[in-house]
Amino acid sequence: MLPGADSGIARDGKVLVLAYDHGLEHGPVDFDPVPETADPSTVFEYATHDAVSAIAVQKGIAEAYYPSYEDDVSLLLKVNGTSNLWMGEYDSAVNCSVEYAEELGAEAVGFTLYGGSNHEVEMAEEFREIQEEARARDMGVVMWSYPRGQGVKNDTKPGVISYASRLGLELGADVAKIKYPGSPEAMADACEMAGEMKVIMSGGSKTDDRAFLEQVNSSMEAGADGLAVGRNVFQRENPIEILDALEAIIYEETTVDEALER
Ligand code: FBP
Repeated sequence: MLPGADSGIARDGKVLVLAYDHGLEHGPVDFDPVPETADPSTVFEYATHDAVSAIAVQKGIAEAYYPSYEDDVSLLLKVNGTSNLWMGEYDSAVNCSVEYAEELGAEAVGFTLYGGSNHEVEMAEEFREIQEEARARDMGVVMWSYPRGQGVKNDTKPGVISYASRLGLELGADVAKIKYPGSPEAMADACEMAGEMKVIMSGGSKTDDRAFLEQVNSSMEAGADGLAVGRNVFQRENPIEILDALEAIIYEETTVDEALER
């Protein structure tokens, strides 16, 4: 498989991942704005929206809930993660094998790499095993490429984000999920550094509709291939409305105003 080729989680070459690993990464506090979202079934229902090309969850959520949704939703199984209770240098425990991810029905695996962390070397070695096993099984590989830790002063600086996308290409990801680097120019550079690999913007904490959609639109115009979003969907009272708008921007290339009118 070539980088960025059909990673099993794209629709018409574009990607909209609904991320729902927050219960591990941030803890239950992320469900406070809409308490029903603590129930994974609620968010799996959102993932049946046509705009969503895959849902990203951890192993335990996939085991318990994916069987009811496997005909309607593609699975991106996150194979490492850390809780917010961990206070050490940035690191992420590998908690699922690629083999087991495939057994659970995953089309692709997701892996967080903290470039610049004191644990970067071990994480890159873990990624090698995951990436090669996924290749052997014809599964896609998505890197949550988040430079963080002692070697990184500003984790959204343009040069750092371009480096993040390049790390994904260099290490063999099909898709790299990166933070928005603050401007369309910087996003364009990050996309250029990705070569044929796909680049998707990371959603971030909840903002208002227009600000969020403007950022998504700016990323798409800069050459990104889509979005991975959690809180900006499931912390909204009406997640379907924002998914309708995202569908318009990502797949139909409408303006933000047109998307907001949907
Ligand atoms: P959001 O859209 O809510 O930011 O989710 C994307 C994501 O990458 C999740 O997969 C993950 O749980 C979270 O962000 C990690 O965010 P951070 O490490 O920045 O706190």
